[in-house]
Amino acid sequence: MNISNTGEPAVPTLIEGYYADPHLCVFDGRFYLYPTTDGSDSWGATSFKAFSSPDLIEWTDHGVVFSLPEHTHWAREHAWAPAVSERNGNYFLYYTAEQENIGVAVASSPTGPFADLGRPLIAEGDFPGRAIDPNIFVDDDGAAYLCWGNGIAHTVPLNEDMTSFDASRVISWIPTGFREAANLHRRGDTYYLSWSENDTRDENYRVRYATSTSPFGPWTEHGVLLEKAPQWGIRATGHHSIVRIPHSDDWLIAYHRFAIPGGTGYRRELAIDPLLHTDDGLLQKVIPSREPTVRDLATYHPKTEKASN
Ligand code: FUB
Repeated sequence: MNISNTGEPAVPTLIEGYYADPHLCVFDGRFYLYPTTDGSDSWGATSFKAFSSPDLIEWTDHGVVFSLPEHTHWAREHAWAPAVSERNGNYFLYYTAEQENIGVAVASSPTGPFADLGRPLIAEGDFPGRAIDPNIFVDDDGAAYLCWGNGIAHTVPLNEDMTSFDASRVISWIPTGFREAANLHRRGDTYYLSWSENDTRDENYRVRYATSTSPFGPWTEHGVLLEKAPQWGIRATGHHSIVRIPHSDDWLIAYHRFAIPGGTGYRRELAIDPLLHTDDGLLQKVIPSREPTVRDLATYHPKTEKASN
């Protein structure tokens, strides 16, 4: 076993370097990962990178795919929490900027170049709470929903253009312990809402979840889905995303945790683990990996498969 210089067992990270808030998705049979670039105090990143992989083991670094100072007229820093969705061959990058605004940019490739809408999609003060942490859920009927928020969660169906919505259709609520990073997914007739609780600088940052028969709730809460494993030096596990491996009932949860060794809320690392649905429609609590579990996950995903979403 490798031992870190803090005396804790070394736990491998998914991608070398400090990254957080991973959005894991699949386009055309390939995994794509969009994170926040970490490592500066106060999360001061100014741009977003993209990574892709055929198997969750070998990752290609596509470099910076969107830079706030270069590609927007309205934002400079605090480039946080990206999420990308595809519609009709266009890729939409939703992102946080300037601490309390959500923007959107579009490209014809998942690795850009992304062209910005030119103004915030959601500006500071448009809705209660902080306008951060956008996430996208596309339902089986093709309807796309935007989730976001800090302190209060919001969901709204997006218009067909993916860059506008009817503000009167925003549904807002506060799940137990809701801090940020709302994520919606669906399996069968069950919708799952999961979110992060506590402050990302707190080792107790963790993920809770609830279920419903609709993307708007009402929600039945089921407690903690993912939390620290301090016996292995794993702390502050949160700001996740969930994806189904195409043509399978195998699901993944991507999240960040404090880097090992020496992590803080500004020095975070990425991880991916299996997400298991139980026969009664609930989720099995995730045990954070100590070993590179992603190696096993590759067996779920023959490289020849094409993604359906
Ligand atoms: O990465 C910056 C912020 O930290 C995100 O917006 C939050 O979700 C938290 O992870």
